[in-house]
Amino acid sequence: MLKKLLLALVIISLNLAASDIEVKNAYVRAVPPNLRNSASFMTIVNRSNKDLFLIYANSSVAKNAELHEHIKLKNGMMRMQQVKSIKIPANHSFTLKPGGYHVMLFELNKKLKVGESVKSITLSFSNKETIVLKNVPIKSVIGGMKMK
Ligand SMILES: [Cu+2]
Repeated sequence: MLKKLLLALVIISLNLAASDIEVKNAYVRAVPPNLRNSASFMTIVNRSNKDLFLIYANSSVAKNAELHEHIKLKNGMMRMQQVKSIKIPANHSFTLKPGGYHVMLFELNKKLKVGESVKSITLSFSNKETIVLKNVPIKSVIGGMKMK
């Protein structure tokens, strides 16, 4: 009996240690009340020896979320486009930032005011890990996102 209990404890602690991913400094861009879309940025740390991919996102604050990047058009203009995944190289971190990769939030159901927070953002990765970010702060971001 005690042996089984100990074994269970070992398994639980292994599971706790098994997380390969850490998300740091997540925030959501504040937008004027007339805008229906926003974006979220963060640093994702991959502590494993394998490349991992962010493959899915959603949020309590938006009807839809997509993974986006910015591309430069021939005329020098920047445009956003959807990507299937965002790579976080093995034993490295990758930062989603204004003007680069971001989690796009479509059809907001709440005003995004500086100083408030977004209840949750859920991120799923290629290793089947899912991370739920709670109370993500809303910040003012200057530039970096042009609507197409
Ligand atoms: Cu976007």
